[in-house]
Amino acid sequence: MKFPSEPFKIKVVEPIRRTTPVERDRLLRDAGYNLFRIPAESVYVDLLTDSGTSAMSDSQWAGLMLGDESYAGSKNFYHFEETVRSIFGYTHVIPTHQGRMAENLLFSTVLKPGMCVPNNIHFDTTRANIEHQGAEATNAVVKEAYDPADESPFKGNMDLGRLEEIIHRVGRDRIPLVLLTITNNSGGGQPVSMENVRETRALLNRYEIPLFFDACRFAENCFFIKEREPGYADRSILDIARELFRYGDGCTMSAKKDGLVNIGGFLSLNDERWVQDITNMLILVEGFPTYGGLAGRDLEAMARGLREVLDEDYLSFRVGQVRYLGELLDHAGVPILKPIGGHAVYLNAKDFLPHIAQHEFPAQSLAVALYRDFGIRGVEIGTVMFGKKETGTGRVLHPKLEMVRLAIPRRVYTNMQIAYVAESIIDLYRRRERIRGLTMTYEAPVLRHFTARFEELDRTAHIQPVIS
Ligand code: P61
Repeated sequence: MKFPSEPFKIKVVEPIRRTTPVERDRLLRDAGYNLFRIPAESVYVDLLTDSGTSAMSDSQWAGLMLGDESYAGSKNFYHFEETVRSIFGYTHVIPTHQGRMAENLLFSTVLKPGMCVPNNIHFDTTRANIEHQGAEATNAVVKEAYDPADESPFKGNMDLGRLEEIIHRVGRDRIPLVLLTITNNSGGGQPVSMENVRETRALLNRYEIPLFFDACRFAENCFFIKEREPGYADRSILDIARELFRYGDGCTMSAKKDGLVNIGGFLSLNDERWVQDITNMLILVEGFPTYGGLAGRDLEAMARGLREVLDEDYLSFRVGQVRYLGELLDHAGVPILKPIGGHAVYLNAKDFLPHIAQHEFPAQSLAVALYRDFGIRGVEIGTVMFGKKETGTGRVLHPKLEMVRLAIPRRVYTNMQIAYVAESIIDLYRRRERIRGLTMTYEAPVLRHFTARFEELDRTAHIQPVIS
């Protein structure tokens, strides 16, 4: 089957409420046109994020009842530790409450002001945690990643030439590690090939620089390797994951993605010197090393989720459902980023709304229109999230890509709901010239997209939905 059907049946349902466009218009005004400030109860299909939004399996729910809430040495920790070691292969396993804490512990330990961490493309929390230490977060993804129409199969790959240039520019001693984000979220959920991982490793060996993975969506990345890379079609996902992590020295993980849990994360690595400082910091800010800011039951759910995510029936449905949405849109001529990513479809807002200049936030305007007309919530990944004021001149630097990400939660929505999303966007696309830009009226100094406020530039040009 081109789009495999659901490899599960539904045992528990959560009702969702429908709202009207008039109600949503009022909510948007109250929220300063920031979708992070909209109450989730007033969203029909919530594609804001695939993070922490998965439906857990019956086995994971059963695991919660086996939670051992002992302060030290919980049995769930040992199960979790053994699971992480058997997939990722690194010696030390440090649980954290989510991904950014793993980043914080790692970077507060290994970075000093003036240092630099290259990555294919840093996710915003990764960048913020690096910059918080006074260090530089540098992107070195292949150039195809910035062309939304380029159909290369591994657009998350590191550009090895650029990486080497960075090493020469900054100096080996000021690069304590290099990261690879799999899949590359900020570049469209695009995978990194095994060949590229191997070559990155070989290059870093020459300079004796450690390689770490930002492993949030590692199983989806391994599925793409199996599907697209010669020599991997007959290998299991577990086997592919083990090979991939062998080329690295450690990883940070937000288990809210491919851990199939609502909260949880970890840091795993081999380096003994770093582990000691990281553990001391963990105790200071998160908790004792056998729970790291989580309950015993959360560790159990995470251990079970990490096994389930390797199941190929699950992964082909998962990646297939995202592709289903992408292909419905693509066939109707809606501009999307290609190829379709592992966890999300990205609308190319520059092409969707060519009449809105980048300083008027086309992707944010599109996300607002999609919510107002249809109750569908996506997230802006463009100027609001990544635009920056240049120090000195105060000039605003716009990112190359201006996108609305429709991230699909794992095992949550049926294909009928996905079809509703596609129909709604196609309808909006036909009426696109009536969408107007926004102006920003408030911004915080870091991670401004969470709290920014906007006003509409022209409220008279209201759009009438055809379906609602
Ligand atoms: C997301 F708007 N991602 O994609 P934590 N690395 C990578 C991530 O994708 C990631 C983290 C590290 C989210 C949630 C999110 O401004 C935002 O468990 C590749 O969220 O701490 C998270 O993992 C951090 C959305 C996070 C945002 C920050 O939707």
